[in-house]
Amino acid sequence: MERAGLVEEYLDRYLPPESAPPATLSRAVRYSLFAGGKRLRPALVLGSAEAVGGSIEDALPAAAAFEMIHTYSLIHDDLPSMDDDSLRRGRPTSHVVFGEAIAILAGDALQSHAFAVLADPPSPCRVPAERRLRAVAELARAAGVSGMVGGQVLDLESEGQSVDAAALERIHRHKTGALIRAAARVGAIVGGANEDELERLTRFGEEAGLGFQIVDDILDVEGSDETLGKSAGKDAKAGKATYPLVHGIGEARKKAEELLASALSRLEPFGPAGRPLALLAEQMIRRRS
Ligand code: GRG
Repeated sequence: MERAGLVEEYLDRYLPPESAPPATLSRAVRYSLFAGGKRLRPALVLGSAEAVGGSIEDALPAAAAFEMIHTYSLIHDDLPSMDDDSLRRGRPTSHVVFGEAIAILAGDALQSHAFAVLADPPSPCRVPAERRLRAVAELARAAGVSGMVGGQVLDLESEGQSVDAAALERIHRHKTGALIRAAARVGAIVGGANEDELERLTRFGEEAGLGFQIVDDILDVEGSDETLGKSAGKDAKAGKATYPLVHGIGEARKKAEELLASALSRLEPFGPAGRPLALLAEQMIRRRS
């Protein structure tokens, strides 16, 4: 089976079924998770594991955990108290369909489930407990105060403020970059990387992550609701600092390409085993949606 199919199957098998009580919560969790996301973070986990000679099957719990954390962040980011958005992954957002309380709780449930699956996968797991523990700590740090949640606070506080280039990069590296960097690292850890390999994949993840967010900023200016499956033009409306705003669109495109080139160079020592990650980085940075 294709790796994307393996992730879908894993998520489907190990999430509570729609009918599991409380059914509203189970439905809300599945509604957002199976709404056609690009699954980039799971692909990074699997690609990194493969690059260091690990098995894709053994990396599936970690891949699924990253998608759960990512989906929780999207649900919460769309809430009225945050970005107040009504469209995500081409569908009405969770709070529009299920109400705000269930949307908050669906995000919370996804976050807890992510750590349960990562620490103690339901299917037989050959990843040593020591590596799993390290992966739990990596994901927790990347998702929390010093990563995504901290970045979201920096982002909210910067709305309507003048933000310089350094502050903008700090927001991007925390809000989006931390989870992408951690996906590359956790794949490597689970796959049994040595320190040199882990370091290379960390740099790869940092560059691909920043490039991805710069492209996201560009698409917010150039894309449409239909192509993006979410509301376009939101950053400018919310008075958010973005790469095109701070640096200009030409410079933003140039920076994204430079980051891609650097990320690809990190993969050279891995040879053909690094090819899936290289293709993924190109997809992340040359995407149109
Ligand atoms: C609310 C705790 C909390 C955190 C929010 C990551 C984040 C922080 C919010 C998501 C909103 C957003 C637009 C962030 C920028 C990162 C980004 C481009 C997210 C969308 O990721 P994709 O394109 O989405 O991988 P799909 O739907 O394809 O999975």
